[in-house]
Amino acid sequence: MKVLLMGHPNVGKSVFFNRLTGANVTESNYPGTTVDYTKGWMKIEGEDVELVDVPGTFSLDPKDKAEDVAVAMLHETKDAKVITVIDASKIERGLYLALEIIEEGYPVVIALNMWDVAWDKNIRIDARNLEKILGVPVVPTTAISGEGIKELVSRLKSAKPVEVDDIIANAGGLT
Ligand SMILES: Nc1nc2c(ncn2[C@@H]2O[C@H](COP(=O)(O)OP(=O)(O)OP(=O)(O)O)[C@@H](O)[C@H]2O)c(=O)[nH]1
Ligand SMILES: [Mg+2]
Repeated sequence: MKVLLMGHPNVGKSVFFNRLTGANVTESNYPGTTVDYTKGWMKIEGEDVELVDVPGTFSLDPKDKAEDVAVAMLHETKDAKVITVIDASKIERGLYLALEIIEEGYPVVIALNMWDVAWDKNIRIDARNLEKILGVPVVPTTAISGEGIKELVSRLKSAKPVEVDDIIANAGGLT
């Protein structure tokens, strides 16, 4: 299995990556660019899983070189599962990217990261309800303390492609 860590810049992707992977990590240049990315390995229930720390991107409509690379990495890995890391204290913006990735047919698990920051700002998110609407696993996480990471990983296996039309129907027909 191949898993991509994707999300906006500065949402905690690399903290996740470092917690999930061991010493066997390689940093590379994306071919033809000066953009770096890191790749490593983890084990889930005995299975070797490749994990890629994809450069941050705000959307799948790239606006600079790093975003070009992020989108290219997604598109060249058709069989990938995607951990979409969202800053829970700025959830709408991150959800847009998650929906774009879902719309392209990738199995997605959403990490509502910076849960501690959101909590301190009195932002309360009903992760269970969000999960019901989206049809993909939604797990509150605080990457720096490790909270939620185990659950996130355990739910990767059950991640499946979802139709955006179903999400719209679940949301009550809002568009
Ligand atoms: N309070 C808090 N800080 C976090 C959390 N996760 C990450 N951080 C901090 O947020 C900052 C950004 O984390 P990174 O892992 O570098 O973010 P990134 O998504 O890899 O950023 P780019 O590689 O620039 O796209 C760091 O200072 C982290 O220590 C979290 O859950 N809570
Ligand atoms: Mg990073």
